[in-house]
Amino acid sequence: MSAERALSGDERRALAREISRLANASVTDMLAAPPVVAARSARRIGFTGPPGVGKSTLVGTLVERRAARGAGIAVLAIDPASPYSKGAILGDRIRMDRAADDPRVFMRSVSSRDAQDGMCNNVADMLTRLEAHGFDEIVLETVGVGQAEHAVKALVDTVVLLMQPETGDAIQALKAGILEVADIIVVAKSDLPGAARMQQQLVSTVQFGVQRSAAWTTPVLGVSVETSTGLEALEEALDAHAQWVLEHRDAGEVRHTRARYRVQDLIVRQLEHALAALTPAECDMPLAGLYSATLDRLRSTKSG
Ligand SMILES: Nc1nc2c(ncn2[C@@H]2O[C@H](COP(=O)(O)OP(=O)(O)OP(=O)(O)O)[C@@H](O)[C@H]2O)c(=O)[nH]1
Ligand SMILES: [Mg+2]
Repeated sequence: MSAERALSGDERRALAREISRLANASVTDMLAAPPVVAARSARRIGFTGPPGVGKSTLVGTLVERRAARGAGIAVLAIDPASPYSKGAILGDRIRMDRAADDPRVFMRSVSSRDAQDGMCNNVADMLTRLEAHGFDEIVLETVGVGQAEHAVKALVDTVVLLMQPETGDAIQALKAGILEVADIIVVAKSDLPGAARMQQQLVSTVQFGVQRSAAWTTPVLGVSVETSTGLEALEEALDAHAQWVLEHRDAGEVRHTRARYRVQDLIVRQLEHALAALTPAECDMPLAGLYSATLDRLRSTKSG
């Protein structure tokens, strides 16, 4: 989407409806849906990290800056709130509101409901749908719940992992192997005490061990939206990583990883239906029998 072309109200509503439709689409719906083809791919950036670390605040600020320079940006925020409580969704809306007022920006919160990996159902298709609309950048915000970081890795080009000083986040992340998923690590709320020390610890951790690739060194940046610190450095790191992706990442491999994630999303959901449909007698069978009964159900169970 070019700088001059802002989203009309009608387009905005149509896109919002399309995202809601995808959020509620069953496995059967998805299998029957016509393919969505994106003429060109958007730059995809994922922001992940523990609840309350400052993801929405940072995304809102960054999006505002980037849109002001003419980029068309879509933000998809995956919300862990149950479908019955709209609280967190409202929270995200308020925090991102200023950016959401920008006519070049499209924002949507979707509930992760029962998706086991902290994503929402059909998230891969939502991203493709946004891509087909022609946005230059797509931002995905997800709460880090261990599995989510790995899912987000499959879906975006650049993963930004946020951590908060003096919370033990760094140790947790290290234990869970989450640091390895990050392309850029942000010590968020760096105006708070302990930020510099945490940044230092993370820099040494990244240097001694978790380095995945010789070509890309994961930067560790202190950022505070409160005091507007570190935002330029973060944008420079995003640009540098975009360049690195262009030069080093194999487009075919990326496509295949995303295709695997997409089908896995459907099969995991179908498996949940299949397991729920097993009879008590089947559950009492020896493992091999139970296994093949489950596979049979996987094929025959209609997903709702
Ligand atoms: N001191 C300080 N507080 C901040 C900063 N950025 C965000 N916060 C505060 O941190 C709280 C959580 O911010 P959010 O942006 O909602 O965090 P989040 O990670 O999106 O939260 P969830 O989506 O609920 O997981 C809010 O009260 C923000 O005002 C910062 O740079 N400094
Ligand atoms: Mg948020």
